[in-house]
Amino acid sequence: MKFTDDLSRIFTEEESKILVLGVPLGKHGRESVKRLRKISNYVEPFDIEKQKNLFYNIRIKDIGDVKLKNLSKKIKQIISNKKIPLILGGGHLLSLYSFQSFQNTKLIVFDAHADLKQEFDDEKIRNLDYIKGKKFNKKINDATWLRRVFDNKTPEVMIIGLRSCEENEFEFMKKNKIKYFTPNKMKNIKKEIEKFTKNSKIYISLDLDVFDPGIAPGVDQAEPNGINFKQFSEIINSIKGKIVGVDVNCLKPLKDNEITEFLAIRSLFEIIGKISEHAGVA
Ligand SMILES: [Mn+2]
Repeated sequence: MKFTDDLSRIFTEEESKILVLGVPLGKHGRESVKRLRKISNYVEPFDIEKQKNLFYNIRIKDIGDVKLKNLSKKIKQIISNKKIPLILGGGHLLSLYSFQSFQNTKLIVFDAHADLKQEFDDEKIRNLDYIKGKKFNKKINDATWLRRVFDNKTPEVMIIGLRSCEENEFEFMKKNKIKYFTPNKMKNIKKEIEKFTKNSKIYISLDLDVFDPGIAPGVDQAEPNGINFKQFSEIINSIKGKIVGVDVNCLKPLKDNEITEFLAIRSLFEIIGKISEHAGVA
């Protein structure tokens, strides 16, 4: 099943503005991508509060899966065709290769974690970033990807929902002027988002563990005191700039429920709704 199957069938790649691709990175990767595609067909794109279809102005096409090693090249190709990639993950490491393909673009990361470690290794990370036949790299993985972004450049970054971070990650954030909001201090976030995004190109990376584990149980590293969907939606709708790339990552599909998948898809639909406001057709 494709992402929003009906739409993916109607439009060609050339006609579409948003191109959806799966990056089935890690041990849960294949199942995650499959579930996200499936659930995208069960979520209603009409928003009763906005009284409009979130896809009203946008054409979407699922172009299938891409391997991590081919991701940068694929993203560059999509950007050069003036289209917007929307990536279904897979481990958070995919964001490194995706975001690196963009120029002059600010990064908004929704994540409970800073992912700014110099190096890291544990069993969970190994599962998330598992690539068959490839030796695990403690410098390039889910807990270090954002640090690696800063190896080559110093982009403007905002981390939203942050609540788990080491002291040296915190020092790194201060040194590199990374903005952040913890779930307890989001009072002025709308104004800050407006300021941060105004006249800018924005890449959004959504790690599902940003949400409270009560509403997003299907993650590997469930941190208490996460954000809710209403907060997420308000933040997305405060964005003033142009969203040029999106990824969702770190789903751990559960056997007995699909709560996290539904939340992930509704969150993506919210972002698509925002994109469609400024996109124009195709
Ligand atoms: Mn995380």
